Amino acid sequence: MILRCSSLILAVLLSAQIPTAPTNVVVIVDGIVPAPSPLCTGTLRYVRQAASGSANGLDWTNAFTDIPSSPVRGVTYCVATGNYASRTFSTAVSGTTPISIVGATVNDHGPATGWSDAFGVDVTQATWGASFTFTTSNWVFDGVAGPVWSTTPSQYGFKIADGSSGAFQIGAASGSSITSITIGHVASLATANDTEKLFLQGATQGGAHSFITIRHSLLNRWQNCMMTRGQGGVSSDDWVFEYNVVLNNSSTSANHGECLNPNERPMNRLVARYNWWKGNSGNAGLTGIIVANNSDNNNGQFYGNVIDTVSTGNGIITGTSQGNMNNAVVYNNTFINSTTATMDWVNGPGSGNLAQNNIVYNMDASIGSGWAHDYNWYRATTNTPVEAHGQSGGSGSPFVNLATFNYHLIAATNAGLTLSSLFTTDADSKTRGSDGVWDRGALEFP
Ligand SMILES: [Ca+2]
Repeated sequence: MILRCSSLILAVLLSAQIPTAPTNVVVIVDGIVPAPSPLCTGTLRYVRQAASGSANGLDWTNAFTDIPSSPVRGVTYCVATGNYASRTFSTAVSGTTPISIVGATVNDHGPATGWSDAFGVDVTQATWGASFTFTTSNWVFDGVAGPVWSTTPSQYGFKIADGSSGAFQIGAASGSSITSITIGHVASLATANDTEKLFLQGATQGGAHSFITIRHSLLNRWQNCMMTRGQGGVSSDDWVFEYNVVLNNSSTSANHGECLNPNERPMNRLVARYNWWKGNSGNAGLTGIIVANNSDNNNGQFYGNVIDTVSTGNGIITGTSQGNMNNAVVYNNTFINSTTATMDWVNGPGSGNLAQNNIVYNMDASIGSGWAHDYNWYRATTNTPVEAHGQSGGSGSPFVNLATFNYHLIAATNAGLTLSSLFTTDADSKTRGSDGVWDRGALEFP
């Protein structure tokens, strides 16, 4: 189902114990058309916890009551509302043929008989146990339903049980390379405990982990969103983090927060786009949001994101003493009301990094080593960099309504730099510059 959310979305976030959490969240997303989600199409089997037929999965009356213990390659499992167990997915690969586990919705539940609209995960979400492991390649796990940037957990087709310290793991203690795991439309709330809290981590096995994607999901109170582990020297390539909401990114003195984190392996070509970060939890500043933590972060592309009110130590997008940020592009993001101990919103160590067309508002704006920068808009900033095509000055919010998290611009910015076709749309799927001005910041005006 392609989600088209053209109207006001009102969402209420219930996490009053977190001081920086938004309490009444209103996000306006005009004309959002995300990339297509998986559908209940192809070779189908049906899954509904409360089904009482013969449990052969061939229609809704006879649906499986959970995902079968040995899912079959090439099959799409359409899942109705209910409570389902987490598990290790280990079906042997067959070429590149995936196994898809997708939410069944009112408008997309396959042709089988026995359906009732009350089964839809867009009516009542499906809830899963807290901890999944994928030990083979080519899996899709997608709840299908959920407006972009919704902070209301119940709007997502799938929910992971609250309070865990780990939701998804790629690989196991030993094994070969794993590729193409996509997780979408999942709502999750990590434990409040001060412990390592990893939404998705690669495991220690020797092979590479590539093309791992998290999209259209709600991550609340996690310390790390995507983290590599494993043998040094084997990289994790082409990971994607897109259209997600990250609330209350957790960081403590014992467990430092780094949302996107090459830890024990380097990341190459990480893409983070169209995400919204809001607030922190815990008692210590995050190392950063996108970090070269204990390994290098090479050739990343970070664009169209909004980062609002985060507190970091090294930088929002940053290298560390143990990892270099190299050849990153940071284009058309919006940074708001955030603090960094170094005062750098982008920082090294590293080389070849480029920051352009961003808005930095109401915060320190200094830039660390290893970065070239131009065409940024610095408003109500201190330590404001000088740029040949920079925009600066003025006061007051240039956004429609920060209190309701509406990050659209009130007016056009000075023209930003026209970038390559990779970067021509924003999180609303609006084409940048179609009015003659390619605006700075995450969301194109008008
Ligand atoms: Ca414009």
